[in-house]
Amino acid sequence: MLIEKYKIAEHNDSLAPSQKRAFEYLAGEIKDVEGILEKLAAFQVAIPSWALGTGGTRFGRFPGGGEPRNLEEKIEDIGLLHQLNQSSGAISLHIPWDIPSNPSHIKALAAQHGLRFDAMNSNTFQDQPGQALSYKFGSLQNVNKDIRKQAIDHNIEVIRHGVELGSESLTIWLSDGSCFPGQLNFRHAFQNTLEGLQEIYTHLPENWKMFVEYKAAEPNFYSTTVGDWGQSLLYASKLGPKAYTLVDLGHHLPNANIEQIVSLLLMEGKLGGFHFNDSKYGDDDLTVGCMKPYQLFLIFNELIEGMDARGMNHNTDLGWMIDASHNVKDPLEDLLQSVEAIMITYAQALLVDRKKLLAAQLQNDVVTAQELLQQAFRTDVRSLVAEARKRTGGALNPIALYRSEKVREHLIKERGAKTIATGL
Ligand code: AOS
Ligand code: ZN
Ligand code: ZN
Ligand code: ZN
Repeated sequence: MLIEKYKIAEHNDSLAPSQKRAFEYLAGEIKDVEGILEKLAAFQVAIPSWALGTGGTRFGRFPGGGEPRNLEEKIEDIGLLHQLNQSSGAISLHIPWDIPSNPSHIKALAAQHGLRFDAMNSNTFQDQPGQALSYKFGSLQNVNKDIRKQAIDHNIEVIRHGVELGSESLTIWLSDGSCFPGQLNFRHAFQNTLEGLQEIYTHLPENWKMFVEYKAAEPNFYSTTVGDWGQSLLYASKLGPKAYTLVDLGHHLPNANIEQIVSLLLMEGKLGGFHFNDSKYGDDDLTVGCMKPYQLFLIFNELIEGMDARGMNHNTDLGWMIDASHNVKDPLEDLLQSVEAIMITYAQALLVDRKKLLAAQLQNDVVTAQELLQQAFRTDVRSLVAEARKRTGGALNPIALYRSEKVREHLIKERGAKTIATGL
Protein backbone atom coordinates (compact mmCIF):
# COMPACT_ATOMS: atom_id res chain seq x y z
CA MET A 1 0.00 0.00 0.00
CA LEU A 2 1.06 3.57 -0.61
CA ILE A 3 -0.05 6.70 1.20
CA GLU A 4 -1.71 9.31 -0.96
CA LYS A 5 0.51 12.32 -1.65
CA TYR A 6 -1.93 14.85 -0.28
CA LYS A 7 -1.90 13.00 3.06
CA ILE A 8 1.85 13.46 3.28
CA ALA A 9 1.44 17.13 2.43
CA GLU A 10 -1.27 17.56 5.08
CA HIS A 11 0.88 15.80 7.65
CA ASN A 12 3.86 18.00 6.79
CA ASP A 13 1.74 21.15 6.97
CA SER A 14 0.53 20.23 10.43
CA LEU A 15 4.13 19.94 11.64
CA ALA A 16 5.50 22.86 9.63
CA PRO A 17 5.67 25.54 12.38
CA SER A 18 7.66 23.44 14.86
CA GLN A 19 9.87 22.05 12.09
CA LYS A 20 10.60 25.59 10.87
CA ARG A 21 11.55 26.78 14.36
CA ALA A 22 13.89 23.87 15.06
CA PHE A 23 15.46 23.85 11.60
CA GLU A 24 16.09 27.60 11.45
CA TYR A 25 17.76 27.54 14.85
CA LEU A 26 20.02 24.66 13.82
CA ALA A 27 20.78 26.12 10.38
CA GLY A 28 22.08 29.24 12.13
CA GLU A 29 24.49 27.14 14.17
CA ILE A 30 26.14 25.03 11.46
CA LYS A 31 28.20 25.59 8.34
CA ASP A 32 27.15 24.53 4.84
CA VAL A 33 23.59 23.49 5.66
CA GLU A 34 22.68 23.16 1.99
CA GLY A 35 25.65 20.89 1.26
CA ILE A 36 24.70 18.64 4.18
CA LEU A 37 21.05 18.55 3.10
CA GLU A 38 22.12 17.44 -0.37
CA LYS A 39 24.22 14.62 1.05
CA LEU A 40 21.39 13.50 3.31
CA ALA A 41 18.93 13.51 0.43
CA ALA A 42 21.26 11.36 -1.68
CA PHE A 43 22.02 8.79 1.01
CA GLN A 44 20.11 5.51 0.57
CA VAL A 45 20.10 2.44 2.80
CA ALA A 46 19.02 -0.93 1.43
CA ILE A 47 16.33 -2.87 3.26
CA PRO A 48 16.81 -6.64 3.43
CA SER A 49 13.84 -8.65 2.28
CA TRP A 50 13.98 -10.77 5.45
CA ALA A 51 13.50 -7.83 7.82
CA LEU A 52 9.91 -7.27 6.75
CA GLY A 53 8.61 -10.17 8.79
CA THR A 54 8.85 -10.74 12.52
CA GLY A 55 12.29 -12.13 13.30
CA GLY A 56 11.81 -14.18 16.39
CA THR A 57 14.34 -16.27 18.22
CA ARG A 58 14.90 -20.00 18.36
CA PHE A 59 12.52 -20.07 21.33
CA GLY A 60 9.56 -18.58 19.58
CA ARG A 61 8.12 -16.20 17.11
CA PHE A 62 5.25 -13.79 17.59
CA PRO A 63 4.17 -12.52 14.19
CA GLY A 64 2.08 -9.37 14.22
CA GLY A 65 0.10 -10.02 11.05
CA GLY A 66 -0.02 -8.44 7.61
CA GLU A 67 3.46 -9.66 6.76
CA PRO A 68 4.38 -9.82 3.06
CA ARG A 69 3.54 -13.21 1.58
CA ASN A 70 5.73 -12.97 -1.49
CA LEU A 71 8.41 -10.90 -3.17
CA GLU A 72 5.88 -8.50 -4.70
CA GLU A 73 4.51 -7.66 -1.25
CA LYS A 74 8.03 -7.25 0.14
CA ILE A 75 8.74 -4.72 -2.59
CA GLU A 76 5.47 -2.94 -1.78
CA ASP A 77 6.46 -2.71 1.91
CA ILE A 78 9.84 -1.24 1.08
CA GLY A 79 8.18 1.09 -1.42
CA LEU A 80 6.06 2.40 1.42
CA LEU A 81 9.09 2.89 3.68
CA HIS A 82 10.83 4.75 0.89
CA GLN A 83 7.78 6.89 0.28
CA LEU A 84 7.77 7.90 3.94
CA ASN A 85 11.47 8.53 4.48
CA GLN A 86 12.94 8.84 0.95
CA SER A 87 16.07 7.07 2.23
CA SER A 88 15.19 3.40 1.69
CA GLY A 89 15.51 3.28 -2.08
CA ALA A 90 17.00 -0.19 -2.37
CA ILE A 91 16.14 -3.80 -1.59
CA SER A 92 18.51 -6.64 -0.80
CA LEU A 93 17.25 -10.08 -1.78
CA HIS A 94 17.95 -13.47 -0.38
CA ILE A 95 18.01 -16.64 -2.45
CA PRO A 96 16.18 -19.02 -2.14
CA TRP A 97 13.68 -17.07 -0.02
CA ASP A 98 13.06 -14.55 -2.81
CA ILE A 99 13.48 -16.37 -6.09
CA PRO A 100 11.78 -14.11 -8.65
CA SER A 101 9.48 -16.19 -10.85
CA ASN A 102 9.08 -13.33 -13.30
CA PRO A 103 12.18 -11.13 -13.10
CA SER A 104 11.10 -8.47 -15.58
CA HIS A 105 7.83 -7.97 -13.72
CA ILE A 106 9.71 -7.76 -10.39
CA LYS A 107 12.17 -5.28 -11.86
CA ALA A 108 9.36 -3.10 -13.17
CA LEU A 109 7.51 -3.21 -9.84
CA ALA A 110 10.64 -2.14 -7.97
CA ALA A 111 11.28 0.68 -10.44
CA GLN A 112 7.71 1.86 -9.96
CA HIS A 113 8.52 2.31 -6.26
CA GLY A 114 11.86 3.99 -6.99
CA LEU A 115 13.82 0.98 -5.69
CA ARG A 116 16.99 -0.58 -7.05
CA PHE A 117 18.37 -4.02 -6.25
CA ASP A 118 21.24 -3.92 -3.83
CA ALA A 119 23.45 -6.91 -2.93
CA MET A 120 22.11 -10.42 -3.50
CA ASN A 121 22.52 -12.80 -0.54
CA SER A 122 23.22 -16.48 -0.91
CA ASN A 123 22.29 -19.10 1.65
CA THR A 124 24.41 -22.12 2.45
CA PHE A 125 23.64 -21.99 6.16
CA GLN A 126 20.36 -23.94 5.93
CA ASP A 127 19.35 -27.10 4.14
CA GLN A 128 16.50 -26.39 1.75
CA PRO A 129 13.67 -28.87 1.13
CA GLY A 130 14.74 -31.35 -1.53
CA GLN A 131 18.40 -30.35 -1.34
CA ALA A 132 20.69 -33.23 -2.30
CA LEU A 133 23.50 -32.79 0.25
CA SER A 134 23.56 -31.32 3.76
CA TYR A 135 25.49 -28.29 5.02
CA LYS A 136 25.60 -29.69 8.56
CA PHE A 137 29.41 -29.64 8.50
CA GLY A 138 29.80 -26.55 6.40
CA SER A 139 29.46 -25.52 2.79
CA LEU A 140 32.53 -24.11 1.02
CA GLN A 141 34.83 -25.45 3.74
CA ASN A 142 33.36 -28.95 3.63
CA VAL A 143 35.67 -31.96 3.47
CA ASN A 144 33.30 -33.38 0.83
CA LYS A 145 33.95 -32.04 -2.66
CA ASP A 146 30.37 -32.59 -3.84
CA ILE A 147 29.01 -30.48 -0.99
CA ARG A 148 31.49 -27.73 -1.85
CA LYS A 149 30.36 -27.90 -5.46
CA GLN A 150 26.70 -27.66 -4.45
CA ALA A 151 27.49 -24.48 -2.49
CA ILE A 152 29.48 -23.01 -5.38
CA ASP A 153 26.68 -23.75 -7.84
CA HIS A 154 24.16 -22.13 -5.52
CA ASN A 155 26.19 -18.91 -5.41
CA ILE A 156 26.49 -18.91 -9.21
CA GLU A 157 22.72 -19.27 -9.41
CA VAL A 158 22.32 -16.30 -7.05
CA ILE A 159 24.51 -14.20 -9.35
CA ARG A 160 22.33 -15.23 -12.28
CA HIS A 161 19.15 -14.07 -10.47
CA GLY A 162 20.91 -10.83 -9.54
CA VAL A 163 21.93 -10.13 -13.13
CA GLU A 164 18.31 -10.49 -14.23
CA LEU A 165 17.26 -7.86 -11.72
CA GLY A 166 20.11 -5.41 -12.22
CA SER A 167 21.88 -6.04 -8.91
CA GLU A 168 25.66 -5.51 -8.97
CA SER A 169 26.93 -7.34 -5.92
CA LEU A 170 26.89 -10.65 -4.10
CA THR A 171 27.16 -10.90 -0.33
CA ILE A 172 28.48 -14.20 0.95
CA TRP A 173 28.00 -14.93 4.60
CA LEU A 174 29.12 -18.42 5.52
CA SER A 175 28.14 -20.08 8.75
CA ASP A 176 31.03 -22.50 8.17
CA GLY A 177 33.20 -23.31 11.14
CA SER A 178 33.40 -25.88 13.89
CA CYS A 179 31.66 -26.56 17.16
CA PHE A 180 34.42 -28.39 19.00
CA PRO A 181 38.20 -28.37 19.16
CA GLY A 182 39.74 -30.89 16.82
CA GLN A 183 36.72 -31.00 14.51
CA LEU A 184 38.36 -29.02 11.74
CA ASN A 185 41.74 -28.56 10.17
CA PHE A 186 41.80 -24.75 10.03
CA ARG A 187 44.15 -24.59 7.03
CA HIS A 188 42.18 -27.10 5.00
CA ALA A 189 38.94 -25.30 5.83
CA PHE A 190 40.48 -21.99 4.74
CA GLN A 191 41.90 -23.45 1.52
CA ASN A 192 38.65 -25.15 0.56
CA THR A 193 36.72 -21.96 1.23
CA LEU A 194 39.19 -19.89 -0.75
CA GLU A 195 38.99 -22.26 -3.72
CA GLY A 196 35.19 -22.12 -3.64
CA LEU A 197 35.18 -18.33 -3.45
CA GLN A 198 37.68 -18.21 -6.33
CA GLU A 199 35.38 -20.32 -8.47
CA ILE A 200 32.39 -18.10 -7.64
CA TYR A 201 34.51 -15.00 -8.29
CA THR A 202 35.18 -16.10 -11.88
CA HIS A 203 31.39 -15.98 -12.48
CA LEU A 204 31.03 -12.34 -11.38
CA PRO A 205 30.08 -10.03 -14.23
CA GLU A 206 32.54 -7.22 -15.01
CA ASN A 207 30.72 -4.56 -12.98
CA TRP A 208 29.99 -6.77 -9.95
CA LYS A 209 31.50 -6.82 -6.47
CA MET A 210 31.72 -9.69 -4.03
CA PHE A 211 31.34 -8.95 -0.32
CA VAL A 212 32.86 -11.42 2.12
CA GLU A 213 31.00 -11.04 5.42
CA TYR A 214 32.74 -12.15 8.61
CA LYS A 215 31.25 -13.13 11.95
CA ALA A 216 32.96 -14.11 15.20
CA ALA A 217 30.62 -16.91 16.25
CA GLU A 218 27.18 -18.45 15.80
CA PRO A 219 26.02 -20.93 14.71
CA ASN A 220 29.44 -22.47 15.30
CA PHE A 221 30.85 -21.74 18.73
CA TYR A 222 34.43 -22.96 18.53
CA SER A 223 35.70 -21.54 15.24
CA THR A 224 34.29 -19.68 12.27
CA THR A 225 36.05 -19.98 8.94
CA VAL A 226 35.46 -16.32 8.06
CA GLY A 227 35.63 -15.24 11.69
CA ASP A 228 36.98 -11.72 11.68
CA TRP A 229 38.03 -8.85 9.46
CA GLY A 230 41.57 -10.20 9.17
CA GLN A 231 40.31 -13.43 7.69
CA SER A 232 37.82 -11.68 5.44
CA LEU A 233 40.54 -9.30 4.22
CA LEU A 234 42.81 -12.26 3.53
CA TYR A 235 40.15 -13.86 1.32
CA ALA A 236 39.29 -10.56 -0.37
CA SER A 237 42.95 -9.78 -1.07
CA LYS A 238 43.64 -13.24 -2.51
CA LEU A 239 40.47 -13.11 -4.62
CA GLY A 240 41.18 -9.84 -6.40
CA PRO A 241 39.91 -6.31 -7.01
CA LYS A 242 36.20 -7.19 -7.14
CA ALA A 243 36.26 -8.74 -3.65
CA TYR A 244 35.73 -6.69 -0.50
CA THR A 245 35.17 -7.12 3.20
CA LEU A 246 31.68 -6.56 4.57
CA VAL A 247 31.30 -5.31 8.13
CA ASP A 248 28.19 -6.29 10.10
CA LEU A 249 28.10 -4.31 13.34
CA GLY A 250 26.95 -7.30 15.40
CA HIS A 251 29.67 -9.68 14.26
CA HIS A 252 32.54 -8.76 16.57
CA LEU A 253 33.86 -10.00 19.85
CA PRO A 254 32.73 -7.78 22.74
CA ASN A 255 34.24 -4.27 22.83
CA ALA A 256 35.97 -4.57 19.46
CA ASN A 257 37.03 -1.19 18.10
CA ILE A 258 34.88 -1.31 14.96
CA GLU A 259 35.70 2.27 13.95
CA GLN A 260 39.38 1.39 13.72
CA ILE A 261 38.59 -1.69 11.62
CA VAL A 262 36.53 0.44 9.27
CA SER A 263 39.26 3.05 8.97
CA LEU A 264 41.95 0.53 8.01
CA LEU A 265 39.73 -1.38 5.58
CA LEU A 266 38.95 1.90 3.83
CA MET A 267 42.65 2.78 3.76
CA GLU A 268 43.28 -0.50 1.94
CA GLY A 269 40.40 0.09 -0.46
CA LYS A 270 38.84 -3.14 0.78
CA LEU A 271 35.72 -2.02 2.62
CA GLY A 272 32.80 -2.94 0.40
CA GLY A 273 29.62 -3.20 2.38
CA PHE A 274 28.00 -2.56 5.67
CA HIS A 275 25.26 -4.23 7.71
CA PHE A 276 23.71 -1.91 10.28
CA ASN A 277 22.14 -3.11 13.51
CA ASP A 278 22.86 -2.75 17.22
CA SER A 279 23.62 -5.16 20.00
CA LYS A 280 24.32 -5.55 23.67
CA TYR A 281 25.61 -9.12 23.74
CA GLY A 282 26.38 -10.62 20.35
CA ASP A 283 24.66 -10.70 16.97
CA ASP A 284 21.52 -9.32 18.61
CA ASP A 285 20.32 -7.64 15.39
CA LEU A 286 18.53 -4.90 17.29
CA THR A 287 17.32 -1.58 15.91
CA VAL A 288 20.19 0.61 14.75
CA GLY A 289 21.27 3.11 17.37
CA CYS A 290 19.16 1.69 20.20
CA MET A 291 22.09 0.60 22.38
CA LYS A 292 25.34 2.33 21.45
CA PRO A 293 24.65 5.49 19.49
CA TYR A 294 28.06 7.01 20.30
CA GLN A 295 29.83 3.97 18.90
CA LEU A 296 27.76 4.27 15.74
CA PHE A 297 28.74 7.92 15.52
CA LEU A 298 32.44 7.09 15.89
CA ILE A 299 32.10 4.49 13.13
CA PHE A 300 30.38 6.99 10.83
CA ASN A 301 33.03 9.53 11.66
CA GLU A 302 35.71 7.13 10.37
CA LEU A 303 33.61 6.14 7.38
CA ILE A 304 33.35 9.73 6.24
CA GLU A 305 36.94 10.57 7.03
CA GLY A 306 38.15 7.52 5.12
CA MET A 307 35.78 7.89 2.19
CA ASP A 308 36.61 11.57 1.77
CA ALA A 309 40.34 10.78 1.88
CA ARG A 310 39.84 8.41 -1.07
CA GLY A 311 37.41 10.69 -2.91
CA MET A 312 34.61 8.14 -2.60
CA ASN A 313 30.93 8.88 -3.10
CA HIS A 314 29.22 8.45 0.28
CA ASN A 315 26.08 6.97 -1.21
CA THR A 316 27.22 4.80 -4.10
CA ASP A 317 30.72 3.56 -3.29
CA LEU A 318 29.77 1.34 -0.35
CA GLY A 319 26.85 -1.08 -0.03
CA TRP A 320 24.76 0.16 2.91
CA MET A 321 22.21 -2.22 4.31
CA ILE A 322 20.21 -2.80 7.45
CA ASP A 323 20.49 -6.30 8.87
CA ALA A 324 18.21 -6.38 11.88
CA SER A 325 15.25 -8.33 13.14
CA HIS A 326 13.24 -8.61 16.31
CA ASN A 327 10.34 -10.28 17.98
CA VAL A 328 8.28 -7.53 19.53
CA LYS A 329 7.92 -4.60 17.13
CA ASP A 330 6.06 -3.94 13.92
CA PRO A 331 8.88 -4.62 11.42
CA LEU A 332 8.06 -1.57 9.31
CA GLU A 333 8.12 0.77 12.31
CA ASP A 334 11.38 -0.78 13.41
CA LEU A 335 12.91 -0.22 9.97
CA LEU A 336 11.78 3.40 10.02
CA GLN A 337 13.55 3.77 13.38
CA SER A 338 16.71 2.13 12.04
CA VAL A 339 16.89 4.30 8.93
CA GLU A 340 16.25 7.40 11.04
CA ALA A 341 19.09 6.43 13.40
CA ILE A 342 21.42 5.99 10.43
CA MET A 343 20.49 9.35 8.92
CA ILE A 344 20.88 11.14 12.25
CA THR A 345 24.29 9.63 12.80
CA TYR A 346 25.40 10.35 9.24
CA ALA A 347 24.32 13.98 9.68
CA GLN A 348 26.22 14.26 12.98
CA ALA A 349 29.35 12.82 11.41
CA LEU A 350 29.08 15.36 8.59
CA LEU A 351 29.19 18.10 11.23
CA VAL A 352 32.64 17.15 12.53
CA ASP A 353 35.11 19.94 11.88
CA ARG A 354 37.79 17.81 10.21
CA LYS A 355 40.35 20.57 9.80
CA LYS A 356 40.23 21.41 13.50
CA LEU A 357 40.28 17.72 14.41
CA LEU A 358 43.40 17.11 12.36
CA ALA A 359 45.06 20.19 13.86
CA ALA A 360 44.23 18.97 17.37
CA GLN A 361 45.64 15.54 16.55
CA LEU A 362 48.87 17.07 15.23
CA GLN A 363 49.20 19.05 18.47
CA ASN A 364 48.40 16.02 20.63
CA ASP A 365 45.57 18.13 21.99
CA VAL A 366 43.49 15.23 23.25
CA VAL A 367 40.89 17.38 24.98
CA THR A 368 40.12 19.46 21.90
CA ALA A 369 39.91 16.34 19.74
CA GLN A 370 37.36 14.82 22.08
CA GLU A 371 35.44 18.10 22.33
CA LEU A 372 35.19 18.32 18.55
CA LEU A 373 33.72 14.84 18.25
CA GLN A 374 31.32 15.28 21.13
CA GLN A 375 30.26 18.69 19.90
CA ALA A 376 29.02 17.04 16.71
CA PHE A 377 27.55 14.00 18.47
CA ARG A 378 25.61 16.13 20.93
CA THR A 379 24.03 18.30 18.24
CA ASP A 380 20.35 17.59 17.83
CA VAL A 381 20.17 17.11 14.05
CA ARG A 382 16.67 15.67 13.88
CA SER A 383 15.24 18.78 12.21
CA LEU A 384 18.03 18.67 9.62
CA VAL A 385 17.24 15.08 8.69
CA ALA A 386 13.53 15.88 8.65
CA GLU A 387 14.15 18.88 6.38
CA ALA A 388 16.03 16.71 3.87
CA ARG A 389 13.16 14.25 3.96
CA LYS A 390 10.54 16.94 3.46
CA ARG A 391 12.40 18.47 0.52
CA THR A 392 12.52 15.11 -1.25
CA GLY A 393 8.80 14.45 -0.74
CA GLY A 394 8.90 12.33 2.41
CA ALA A 395 7.07 12.78 5.69
CA LEU A 396 8.36 14.98 8.52
CA ASN A 397 7.50 12.26 11.01
CA PRO A 398 7.28 8.91 9.19
CA ILE A 399 6.25 6.79 12.18
CA ALA A 400 3.50 9.22 13.21
CA LEU A 401 2.07 9.21 9.69
CA TYR A 402 2.40 5.41 9.43
CA ARG A 403 0.35 5.12 12.60
CA SER A 404 -2.26 7.74 11.84
CA GLU A 405 -2.80 6.14 8.42
CA LYS A 406 -3.27 2.78 10.18
CA VAL A 407 -0.97 1.07 7.70
CA ARG A 408 -0.58 -2.15 9.68
CA GLU A 409 -4.34 -2.49 10.11
CA HIS A 410 -4.73 -2.12 6.34
CA LEU A 411 -2.04 -4.70 5.68
CA ILE A 412 -3.66 -7.18 8.08
CA LYS A 413 -6.99 -6.69 6.34
CA GLU A 414 -5.41 -7.19 2.94
CA ARG A 415 -3.01 -10.04 3.73
CA GLY A 416 -4.44 -11.68 6.82
CA ALA A 417 -3.51 -11.87 10.49
CA LYS A 418 -1.47 -15.03 10.18
CA THR A 419 0.90 -14.37 7.32
CA ILE A 420 4.50 -15.47 7.61
CA ALA A 421 7.18 -13.80 5.56
CA THR A 422 9.92 -16.11 4.38
CA GLY A 423 13.15 -15.39 6.14
CA LEU A 424 15.03 -15.91 9.35
C1 AOS B 1 24.28 -13.56 9.63
O1 AOS B 1 24.50 -13.51 10.85
C2 AOS B 1 24.59 -12.43 8.76
O2 AOS B 1 24.41 -11.23 9.45
C3 AOS B 1 23.91 -12.35 7.40
O3 AOS B 1 24.32 -11.16 6.82
C4 AOS B 1 22.42 -12.26 7.35
O4 AOS B 1 21.79 -12.06 8.55
C5 AOS B 1 21.90 -13.45 6.64
O5 AOS B 1 22.60 -13.64 5.44
C6 AOS B 1 20.43 -13.39 6.30
O6 AOS B 1 20.24 -14.06 5.20
ZN1 ZN C 1 24.81 -9.46 8.24
ZN1 ZN D 1 24.41 -11.46 11.55
ZN1 ZN E 1 23.39 -9.32 12.98
